[in-house]
Amino acid sequence: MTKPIILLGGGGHAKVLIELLQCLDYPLLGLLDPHYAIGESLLGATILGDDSVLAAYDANVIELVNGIGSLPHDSGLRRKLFNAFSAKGYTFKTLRHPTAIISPSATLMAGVQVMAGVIIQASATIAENSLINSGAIIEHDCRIGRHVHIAPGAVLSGTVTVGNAVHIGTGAIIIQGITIGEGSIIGAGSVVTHDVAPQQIVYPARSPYQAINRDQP
Ligand code: JB2
Repeated sequence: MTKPIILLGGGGHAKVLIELLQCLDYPLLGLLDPHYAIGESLLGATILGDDSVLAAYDANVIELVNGIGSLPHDSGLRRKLFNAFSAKGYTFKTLRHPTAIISPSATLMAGVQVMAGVIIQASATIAENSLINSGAIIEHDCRIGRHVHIAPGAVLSGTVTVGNAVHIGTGAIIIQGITIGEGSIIGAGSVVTHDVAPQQIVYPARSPYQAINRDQP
């Protein structure tokens, strides 16, 4: 039986998760976000207060969902909240959107979120708190570390290894067998054909574009 859920965060990613939880018919008690007033509603979910409210809930009775997303160069809040509340004994629910195709031989660890339209193929492994965002493809035997964000539409061919806390941007393509080191950022639209060392930033080759007014002759 699904335990009552408390969602952390009330921004863009949390909105997508509220609708996923509603679609799955999971019991959502409410969400924690310091920037709302208690009792306010977000897409039908009630604001319970800030994170201090969680102390009133027994870690054995509820489960958490991490509604904080992640972007390159952010503060790492998603990872920090996962680590802080895991250390206090709370568990983070693993979520699978009903439209995702997930191999029975794939492994999804605690708090992994698989969003709409994702494909995860045979023997892939996704470690704790990683977010596989809408429409991404994770091919066979990929190994994805903890706190990773694979942004919408990214494609990882077979046997790609991704270190902890990596961000793979929207629409990036990683060819087969590549290793991406911990903490690296792969920019949106990049095509990665060589291994990437830890803590690197990779952006696609592109010439600066110019916006020209459509009415201009
Ligand atoms: O300490 C906190 C805290 N600090 C900020 N605890 C909790 N529980 N919540 C906190 N917040 C709240 O996180 C903010 O008040 C804000 O409502 C929310 C972050 O929302 P934002 O829309 O800025 O980002 P996001 O993390 O939901 O989404 C980012 O990542 C997604 C994957 C966005 O950039 C999205 O575009 C992206 N799809």
